[in-house]
Amino acid sequence: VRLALEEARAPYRDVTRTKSGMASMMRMLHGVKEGLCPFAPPFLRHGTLVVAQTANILLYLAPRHGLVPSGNAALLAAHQLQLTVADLVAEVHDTHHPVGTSLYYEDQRPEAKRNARSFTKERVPKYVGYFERVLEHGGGPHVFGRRLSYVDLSLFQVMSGLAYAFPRTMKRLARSTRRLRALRARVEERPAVAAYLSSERRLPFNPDGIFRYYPELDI
Ligand SMILES: N[C@@H](CCC(=O)N[C@@H](CS)C(=O)NCC(=O)O)C(=O)O
Repeated sequence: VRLALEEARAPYRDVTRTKSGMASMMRMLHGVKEGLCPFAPPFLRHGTLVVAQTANILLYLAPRHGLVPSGNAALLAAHQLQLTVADLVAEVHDTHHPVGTSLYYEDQRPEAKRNARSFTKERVPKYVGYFERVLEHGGGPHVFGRRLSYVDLSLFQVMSGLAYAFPRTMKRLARSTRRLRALRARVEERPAVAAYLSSERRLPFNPDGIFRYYPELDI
């Protein structure tokens, strides 16, 4: 979501990184306001509208900022790909939390290792193979050909996260991820994205995030 806002140079406030931000986020979650409240962050407030779920927020933002080609077919295709990215992200989460999201990693280490084995051996190759085919089909260098879309930004984020969390696995898959790696490099060089990545607005990957580096899970 931040990448889309930054690429569009849209002014936004990252509320939880302000002083009373966490408290105001919690108030939103617990429904003190009228209307539908989100289950979890991230959510976007634009005027009186509140939109939650990453894929849904991007679906809202993209047409407003020229981050998806026009027409229903492209809108649905982009959303479909973003939901597939969300599926992959959920599987990344499950590598370190296969038994329970509310349990500590330390309390599910054997299961995590078991899960990570099949994730690195079968699931990552299957997902990256799919996205490589999508890029090939679009004619490159982006998902929708010459023009960048928000799906490219999401693939950049996922490839960066996978390289951080599973460096050995991604090195092993280098030859079968040529298009994705080229896309990642291309996105990284976009002026607005580069400025964001080198700013404090960018949260570094860290041991509390979805993408975590546990060497024992990078099998
Ligand atoms: N599918 C959601 C996932 C949202 C999510 O997992 N949010 C985390 C923080 S990054 C959370 O606070 N979850 C609370 C919970 O699951 O109880 C999305 O893509 O936005």
